[in-house]
Amino acid sequence: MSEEMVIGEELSTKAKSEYSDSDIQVLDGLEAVRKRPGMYIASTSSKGLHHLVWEIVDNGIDEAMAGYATKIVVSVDKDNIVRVEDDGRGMPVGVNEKTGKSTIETIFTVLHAGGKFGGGAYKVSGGLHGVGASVVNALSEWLEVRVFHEGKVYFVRFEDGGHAVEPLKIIGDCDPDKHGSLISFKADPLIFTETTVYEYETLRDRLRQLAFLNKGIRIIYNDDRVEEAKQHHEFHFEGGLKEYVAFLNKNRTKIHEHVIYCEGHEQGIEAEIAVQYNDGYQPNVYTFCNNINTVEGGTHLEGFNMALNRVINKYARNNKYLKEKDDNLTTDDCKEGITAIISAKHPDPQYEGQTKTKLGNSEVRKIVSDIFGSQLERFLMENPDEAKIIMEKAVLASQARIAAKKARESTRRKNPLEISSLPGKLADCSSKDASICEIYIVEGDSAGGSAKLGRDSHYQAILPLRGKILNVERVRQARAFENAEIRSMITAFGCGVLEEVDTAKLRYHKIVIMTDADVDGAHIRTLLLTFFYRYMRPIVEQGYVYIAQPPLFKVQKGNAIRYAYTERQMETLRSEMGNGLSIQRYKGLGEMDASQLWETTMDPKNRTLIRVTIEDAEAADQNFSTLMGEDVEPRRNFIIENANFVENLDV
Ligand code: 1YM
Repeated sequence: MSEEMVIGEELSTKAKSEYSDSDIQVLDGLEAVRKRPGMYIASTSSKGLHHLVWEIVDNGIDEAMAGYATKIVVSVDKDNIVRVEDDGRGMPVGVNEKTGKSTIETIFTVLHAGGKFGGGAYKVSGGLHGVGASVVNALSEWLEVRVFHEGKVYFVRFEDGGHAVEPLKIIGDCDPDKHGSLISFKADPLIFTETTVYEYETLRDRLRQLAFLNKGIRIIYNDDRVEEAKQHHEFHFEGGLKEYVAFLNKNRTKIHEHVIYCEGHEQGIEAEIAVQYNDGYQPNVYTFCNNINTVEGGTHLEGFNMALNRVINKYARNNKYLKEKDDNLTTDDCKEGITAIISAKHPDPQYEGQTKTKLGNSEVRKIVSDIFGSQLERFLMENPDEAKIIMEKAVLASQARIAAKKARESTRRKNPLEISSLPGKLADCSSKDASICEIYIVEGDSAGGSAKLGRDSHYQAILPLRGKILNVERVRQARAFENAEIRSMITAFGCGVLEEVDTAKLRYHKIVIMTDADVDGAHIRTLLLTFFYRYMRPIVEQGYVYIAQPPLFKVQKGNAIRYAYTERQMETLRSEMGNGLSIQRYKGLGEMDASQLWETTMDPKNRTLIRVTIEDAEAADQNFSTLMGEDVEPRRNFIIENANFVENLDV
């Protein structure tokens, strides 16, 4: 059967009228996409824009995973035109019987044709869950397809919401050995009204991740928009997840040499797992299904946890790391300082959870548990020195857990409304309506004093912090719970910590970090963010954490006072206001009096707050461990590169 007939058959199972070869009906589908893009690509913000690239890249990855392509080249030019090319079989160049149009035109103009296509080989990459190339076409100002096949170049161009300008035709010759598909497109600014500019880091990091997750594939990323040294990347990892774990641990101190690595398949489901411990205390476990980051976990993670717990306890008992009277190690004990990646590939994944990023297929639990359990057991047997390090770490973790439990219990307030148990330094607000309440975490007593005087005490609370807070990345939980500043925050917020966090109990829906606009202020901010990220992640994920933006300059002429938050704003003011200005550079919050602080930084009418978001736990974690780890060099580079983990948002 030809490929062309396959698609015809698939379509014929639908109601005839739905997919007839009438132009109007085909375009109906694409028009529906343009009318309600949010139904197909989650959003028309920057995130949705990037989805266009991922959908096309995923088709190339499928071709590579099916064994036909070895290389995918993604290029972005100065006009944000994207080109994606693979060296696979090339999209089928025949005519589709049912539509009377080329198969390629059908794929790009009939909704869902893509996902249904392809006899036998299942689609492993996630993308838009198979929504397909037609959605990318619908949302592009224009899109071009070139297929290299038996010495000929086939070409079709779509414009104007997805119409083919002309039918697919041969436009020239190519090397007869060349084969593959090249898709170029320009996102439609009428749809992506916020931005049509791709983020270099987003593209680079995801393409690198795809190369880790699909070992052997060569992914090349060319970006004309950045400085020359950053324009060209080639990602190719024969070691797959093994190299991914090594990459994630590169700024950490590994406590054993070998990455524990295994892969296997059962019932058509593939599992690949890699693990290595470092000397930190936090676990870093990332899970994927069909290349999608399953941030809510699911059955693959459950299978991994089961096996880790079972095998480590068994080995610890057999080898006398645990005595008879000792309790079993918990899964958390076994995960202290672990870096692990779990990747499943499933022909029919079921996603659950609030954000549909939790793998639900129950058979995966046992498959991952079997594959990982047997390989971990073998690794421990064959590497007794490394096994010893891992066992001792887990046993220490269990002792620390028992100590931490005691310290943490003393941070719990018995009754959330009991004012007397709130920290003494807190100047609370009078409202109890969390949705309007704000808490400012302020560096230093003097700025804290100004903030207390300047605030609107109906809904603004102030918590001054003394000096630097603890770096929770470097200490065990028990020490964190003994720290006075950390205890103040836990009791003031009221939402609990770690797995007990319940944002319904949060007493303030804006937690605002207000630090000086200097290096020390940036450091304190990072320490606070590390604490929130590690101990209260849901408050970050759910968007309750903000950063205040105090002004950098006061520009005064006579009685007229204006504030500038950036150098550029200051220059603009300087030219606007003319001669006779006095310009003061603020070195810290403490230089502002209460009314100035209110006016510039706390008054909702004037202030700019930056909402902290965590798009991607991995990126955030890399940033946090780069900033917070022991190695000084990567930290310096990080600060110099000024990579951002916050998103600008005016509130
Ligand atoms: C740059 C993006 O789309 N490559 C690609 C796509 C396809 C094929 C080969 C292909 C698949 C099959 C047979 C088959 C196709 N994808 C689709 C759909 N690269 C890129 N390379 N012959 C060629 O699956 O049997 C249809 S063909 F619909 F999934 F998009």
